[in-house]
Amino acid sequence: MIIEKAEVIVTSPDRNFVTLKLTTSDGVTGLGDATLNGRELAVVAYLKEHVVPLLIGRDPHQIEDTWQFLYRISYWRRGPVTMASIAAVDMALWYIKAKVAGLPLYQLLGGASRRGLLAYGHASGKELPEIFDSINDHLEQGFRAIRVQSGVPGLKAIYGIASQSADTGGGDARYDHEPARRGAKPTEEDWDTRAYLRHIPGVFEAVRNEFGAELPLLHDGHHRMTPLQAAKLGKSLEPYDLFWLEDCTPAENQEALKLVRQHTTTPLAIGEVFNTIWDFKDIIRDQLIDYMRGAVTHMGGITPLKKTMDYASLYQIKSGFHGPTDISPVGMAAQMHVGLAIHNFGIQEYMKHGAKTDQVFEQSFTWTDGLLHPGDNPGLGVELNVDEAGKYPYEQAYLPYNRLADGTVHDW
Ligand code: KDG
Ligand code: MG
Repeated sequence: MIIEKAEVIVTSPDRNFVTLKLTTSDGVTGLGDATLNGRELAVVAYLKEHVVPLLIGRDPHQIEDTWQFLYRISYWRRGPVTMASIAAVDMALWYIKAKVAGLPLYQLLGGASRRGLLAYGHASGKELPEIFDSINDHLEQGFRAIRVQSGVPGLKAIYGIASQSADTGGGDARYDHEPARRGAKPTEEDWDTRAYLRHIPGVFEAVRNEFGAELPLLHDGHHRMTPLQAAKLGKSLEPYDLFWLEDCTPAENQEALKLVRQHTTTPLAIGEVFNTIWDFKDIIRDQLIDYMRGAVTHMGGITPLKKTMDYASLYQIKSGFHGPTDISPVGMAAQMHVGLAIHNFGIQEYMKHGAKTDQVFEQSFTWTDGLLHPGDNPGLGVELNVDEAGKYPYEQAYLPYNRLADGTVHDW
């Protein structure tokens, strides 16, 4: 059996997705997610021009060898475009192997270690009544863990806060924030870290008072703080017992986390913008994080995700794979299979895709009692409806950016 055909499919049902579809000489197909939010067409070009020609004629069963081949022969290692491309190939090959074996992928990764995956949803609001409303909505949808993002007095638009006017592409904007807005220019938002630090502890105090001690609460700092500011926030959130504080400082400087660690016991989650196992090497070895936030789509696929988690298990570090809507149903399925199989699963981020996306990507996964399960179809459990996909051509969309009051560009 050889890889006979490799197609790159771009579709934009509720938002843009890039999918690689491999077909073998025996007619077996496999899908891989290559979506890089806001830079989708760069990955399309990388795949079409530089990867697809190398795949034709290869043995689809040689997953490790293909991964190493694509990683090493480019010479220019790492980077989100390269790694999303390799990820798509890796996912599609695991998909084919599992289909040929007649098993859901998690069985090839060691079998299920749990009944399902605890998943958290995104609640947000400008002020407390909206936040409570959004948390209640998520609880009604079955979520048993909730990320809380809040508006800050004096700031107009902030990442993570749903607004009625946002073009989210899917779902109710009020409950489901989607940062990548369609349009030829990115949206400008505003930011003030001191105002944020003054406001957020009171929000979590109010949420704890309203919803009790049991509910796991998470918060995303989205790379906007300095190490000292992050330490201060972590410390001030300790009474509210967060499940995690995510991306408290810019991800490029991992050394910064040492300072944060010295000052707070609030658990830290990092890694959604990391591209490889190498990016996680030092923060895992130095035990600077509690949860690993890599996404199967952005760090080279199932093969390195599983290796990273096995390494993390030596340090009691758990998974918290990145799962916003820009991870396609194919990527979500792939990381659900990994999460089900590994021992050190922590939690899965789960932003529901829109109705049109669910028609393009037919999925076998289930959502019961706050637990996700990828289903038991052979392979990944997602099929791409090519006719549906064809109805939605690519639309330019950008992530937003931030400016401080004096006009300085800031991390968003
Ligand atoms: O593409 C970027 C978004 O997916 C990201 O901003 C979402 O921070 C995010 C999260 O935690 O899901
Ligand atoms: Mg995040």
